[in-house]
Amino acid sequence: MQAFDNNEHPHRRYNPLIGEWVLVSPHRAKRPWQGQKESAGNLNLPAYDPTCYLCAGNARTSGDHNPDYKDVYVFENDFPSLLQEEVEPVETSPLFQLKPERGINRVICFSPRHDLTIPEMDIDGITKVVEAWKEQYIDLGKKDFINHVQIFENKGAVMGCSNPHPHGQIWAQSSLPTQVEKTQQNLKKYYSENGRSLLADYVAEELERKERVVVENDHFVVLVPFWAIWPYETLLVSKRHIGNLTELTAEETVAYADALQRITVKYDNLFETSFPYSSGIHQTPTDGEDHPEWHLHMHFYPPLLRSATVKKFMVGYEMMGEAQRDISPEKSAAVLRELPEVHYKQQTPA
Ligand code: H2U
Repeated sequence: MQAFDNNEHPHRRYNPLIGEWVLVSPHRAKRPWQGQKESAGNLNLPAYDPTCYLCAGNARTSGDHNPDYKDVYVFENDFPSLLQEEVEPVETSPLFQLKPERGINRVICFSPRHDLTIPEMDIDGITKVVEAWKEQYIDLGKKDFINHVQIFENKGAVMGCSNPHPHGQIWAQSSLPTQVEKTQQNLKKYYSENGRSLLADYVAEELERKERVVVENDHFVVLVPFWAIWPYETLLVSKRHIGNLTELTAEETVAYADALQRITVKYDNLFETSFPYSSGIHQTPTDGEDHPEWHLHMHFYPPLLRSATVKKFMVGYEMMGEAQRDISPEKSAAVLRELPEVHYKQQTPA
């Protein structure tokens, strides 16, 4: 029998955060592609767009005007997916379960500059974004009907982002959403069995092994998780076991911004394009309970596979069976690690 090789042989890996398996088919990355191609999205954007509903001073569809903001600006989403009003609970039965849900949706503009995204912003600007996330988590989390605050960003048209102006969203709600609930159950189980954070143990081992680590500073590490699904998926984790953004010191806040900038610059450099992804922060629920099991982390799920125009589709087998990936996480990590940390638009030709 042949010896097992990570980069050649199909295998399954376990994601201990959500308790699911992923099928890895590393040999398959060589197959030809005659399917759909995305637009490379290399837009030449102005610093200010008079038709953009997120630019400073402009009108939104609601008729409200954005102020002349200078760094970060947060507003209530004019088309919220959740509403604050309380409604009567409804009668349900086991096969027809339904629960009214309350919440608040906000939009967060990262910068007044229409033409910048996180990888092109300076550390000061990115630090202000992290601080704003922290303030929003506190402000929304302290409301008694808000038990979870989901901060996320959809970047790029291919990820469903409606506007290139740098922005993210916040959906705060009464229930724990499914992915968070699953993660919480697994973190809790590990913590009660071992008395330690699952992610602290995982990161310590990854830092020893090094093969999946992409970016590291004094307080954060960004790695391609052993169980990654998306081709260039990464996980940004605090080295210290902290549950949420409010526990970050001033130095750690800047270190978070540094890690964010470095991974997103590498992403843009990968295919010399504004690299699309969905990212989101997972942290302690705001339900007033103690959650020693939680460990602050951020997921990056980018759809691109082999170029700026070919994306990975999660269809067929993935929908019916389980998640599947083509290149090994180790190979993706090596590719990302080798990329420069100077944005390709700022690089001077050798
Ligand atoms: P996305 O690009 O990720 O879809 O986020 C843009 C959000 O901005 C979206 O949720 C909101 C949309 O509802 N929006 C407003 O709140 N006001 C507007 O004038 C346009 C868009």
